[in-house]
Amino acid sequence: MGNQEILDKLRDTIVNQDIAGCAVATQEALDAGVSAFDAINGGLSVGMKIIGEKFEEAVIFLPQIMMSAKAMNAAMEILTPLLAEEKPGEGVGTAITFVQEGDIHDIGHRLVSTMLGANGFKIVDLGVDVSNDKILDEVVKLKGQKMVLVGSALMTTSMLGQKDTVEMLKEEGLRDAVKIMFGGAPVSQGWIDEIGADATAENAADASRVALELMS
Ligand code: HCB
Repeated sequence: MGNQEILDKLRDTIVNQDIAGCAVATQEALDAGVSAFDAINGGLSVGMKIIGEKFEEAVIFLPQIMMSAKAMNAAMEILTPLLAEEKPGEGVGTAITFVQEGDIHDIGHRLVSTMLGANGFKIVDLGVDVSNDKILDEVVKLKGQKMVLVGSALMTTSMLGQKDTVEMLKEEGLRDAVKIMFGGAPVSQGWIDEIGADATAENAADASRVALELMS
């Protein structure tokens, strides 16, 4: 099997909600010499994108999405330890990663956190449905160190909370203590400019590149 076929097989296990098959195909891809990075970006994430589109077209519904998410998790359990080996850490700074309050979509958040960790960031993962108070606590704890806030929001409602996060940091006199990047499907560069954050990124690989740039 060629590399593209291997990646297509990974994609299809996500699209077909094949949890066991996804773990098997992931191991097969690694055995065939595909990197963990390529397996995620060229196979698994492509599958999740298709699933998102099918959901929007009402071709599939929430239970199927949850199964695809489980398949993705099964693959990430195998791939996460390998990402750190592929790109050893260089201590570039701390990334405080989180999903905005009211939002539990964590697939992209976890991908981004994993990629940042693989690119040398120390990760403080606050998880999902994170309040501004919790974010503030972490920024205060790390004040004076190189750090970047990496927030995700998948819903237009939770995305509005990103503006509150920036405002809160300004009010607390901490805006200059931290770089801020936000992402997730509804987030655009226009929104980032409007709320006074520093950057956004299309995907997890791009997020790592942008975060490294913000730290330099
Ligand atoms: Co969910 N859901 N969902 N959902 N869901 C969305 C997000 C909708 C857009 C679907 C739709 O209606 N078209 C929609 C939001 C509509 C809106 O606000 N405009 C929606 C809704 C409405 C809901 C519920 C309210 C449904 C309900 O209960 N009636 C509910 C919300 C509960 C809540 O959060 N309070 C809900 C629940 C679910 C699950 C549980 C079934 C499941 C989540 C499972 C999980 O995450 N553990 C789910 C899913 C999977 C989706 C879709 C189909 C896919 C999201 C996803 O995982 N994408 C999504 C449709 C869509 O997005 N097109 C749908 C794949 C990942 C890899 O992409 O964009 O998250 P990503 O991340 C990328 C990228 O954005 C970037 O890198 C990542 C990796 O490449 N990135 C960053 C992410 N964060 C970044 C941060 C940075 O700084 C930089 C880059």
